[in-house]
Amino acid sequence: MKVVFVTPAADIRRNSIYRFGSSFYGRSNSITGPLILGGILKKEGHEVEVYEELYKDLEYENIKDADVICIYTMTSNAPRAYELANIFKEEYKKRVIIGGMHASALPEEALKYADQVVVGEAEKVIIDLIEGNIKESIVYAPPVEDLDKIPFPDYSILKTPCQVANLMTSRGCPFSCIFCTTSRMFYPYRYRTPDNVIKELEMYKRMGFKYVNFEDDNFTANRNRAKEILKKMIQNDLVFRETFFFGRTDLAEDEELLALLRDAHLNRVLIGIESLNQESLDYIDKKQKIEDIEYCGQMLEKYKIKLIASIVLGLDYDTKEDIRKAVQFSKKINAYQLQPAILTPYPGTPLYEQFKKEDRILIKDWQHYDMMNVVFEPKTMTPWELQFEFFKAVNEFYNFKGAMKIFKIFGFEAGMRRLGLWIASKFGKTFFKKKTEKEDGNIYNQLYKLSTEISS
Ligand code: B12
Ligand code: SF4
Repeated sequence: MKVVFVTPAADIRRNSIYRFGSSFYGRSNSITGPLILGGILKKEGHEVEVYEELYKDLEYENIKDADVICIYTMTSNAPRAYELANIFKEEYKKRVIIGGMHASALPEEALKYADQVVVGEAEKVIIDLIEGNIKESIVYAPPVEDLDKIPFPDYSILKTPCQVANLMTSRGCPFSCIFCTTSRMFYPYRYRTPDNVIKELEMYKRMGFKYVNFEDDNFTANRNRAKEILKKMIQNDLVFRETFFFGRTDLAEDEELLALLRDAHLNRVLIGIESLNQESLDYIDKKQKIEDIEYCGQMLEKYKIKLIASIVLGLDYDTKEDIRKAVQFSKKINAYQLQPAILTPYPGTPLYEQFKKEDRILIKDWQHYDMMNVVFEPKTMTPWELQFEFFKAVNEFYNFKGAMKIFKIFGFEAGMRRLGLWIASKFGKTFFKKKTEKEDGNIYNQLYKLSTEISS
């Protein structure tokens, strides 16, 4: 059978300006689920192809001979996933299966567009599903118990660009912040043995990848295990040019860990600083103190690990001043990058349930659920003001002076990339201004109108 996996991208991400911008700043990398599932099917003798719309438009001609179309969903690309499902079902008469994050949270919604929907991790059901041995419309897939037993992602079936290999050494997270989807989708928290991770890294070295991302939600959650992996990477010459990872401020408590991260080139980390207001940190159940954030900033600079400071905008206890404080603080600790994320009530999270109960969800079109748009009614400001704070944060953080500092601390490549981000932030501001002036009912006009209604 020929099986095609598609990872859709929302409308705003499927245009040449966005693609040019992200190729200039970012490096293409893949969602690994379809590559793992596709690899399992290939081993069973099926022909498999994987396409990601983020990097290239789909060419229907190339895939119209497929027997089954499998579509991955996250919330912001769900409308596009449903549009594609309709095209494949109605025009091309294909069997369509939908899975992934969003479909797992709202399977009944996804089923309106597909023949079958899978909730959860699909490794254990994918063969029977494709071969027609599972008849249920909504398939509840059990989580993988032993992560060492699943095959590595198969990059040979990926038909769209990919410069960085994504690797997950664990699934889930031992914490449970109220807005987090992954700790709920990938439950319980599980991890692979260091030897199994090392084998996957060896494969990427052989394949010639220069960059690897550790996409675990929290790579350093178990410090001893992380250290063991890092030591083995160094001993076995499995150090890549740069490896990005997600961590928490608590990693700074362990200097041996920091030194190993530096030596294994895990030298770019995204950490959820979230807020500098302790009340807010407690409200989201972050289990993090302001002092932890300050200390982490200092230690990362000492070990030359570039910090991507992620802050959440719009928490119930945060005012505009709190947001501005967090931006200034990120500048002060010489964060390499700021990732302002607008609080987003993703289906499947306690936050979504809370906002639904309080009738605070304003925008229901899922494509805007990408953490860059306000979709709910904030407590301490209007939706429009919060949206404005997002663009203000970006503009405040990125400037020429900051880029020069990064050159000095982290060297030429980091400095150049930071300069690129400064230029991109200028484009972002122009984009926001242009969109705001247009009277075409775009998200900003909608927020402006809603805010006027709320205020009066
Ligand atoms: C790598 C990654 C990216 C990459 C690559 C994306 C791409 N090529 O499209 C980059 C950095 C570019 C990216 C971008 C974005 N991302 Co992203 N990303 C991830 C990350 C870190 C890892 C994905 C992964 O490999 N997971 C591990 C594998 C094992 O899981 P999986 O792929 O989900 O697959 C399993 C199941 O879902 C299921 N399955 C998957 N596909 C299918 C298909 C079928 C048919 C079936 C039956 C089953 C099935 O079985 C699989 C095996 O168990 C996840 C976090 C995470 N832990 O998943 C965030 C995540 C998916 N991203 C997220 C977001 C918000 C975005 C952006 C909107 C961010 C932004 N503001 O730009 C964009 C949107 C991109 C788009 N395509 O539209 C959110 C989504 C939240 C939500 N509920 O919707 C996540 C969960 C991060 C988070 N913590 O919030 N992302
Ligand atoms: S620490 Fe990060 S990955 Fe873990 S639950 Fe909180 S937001 Fe999710």
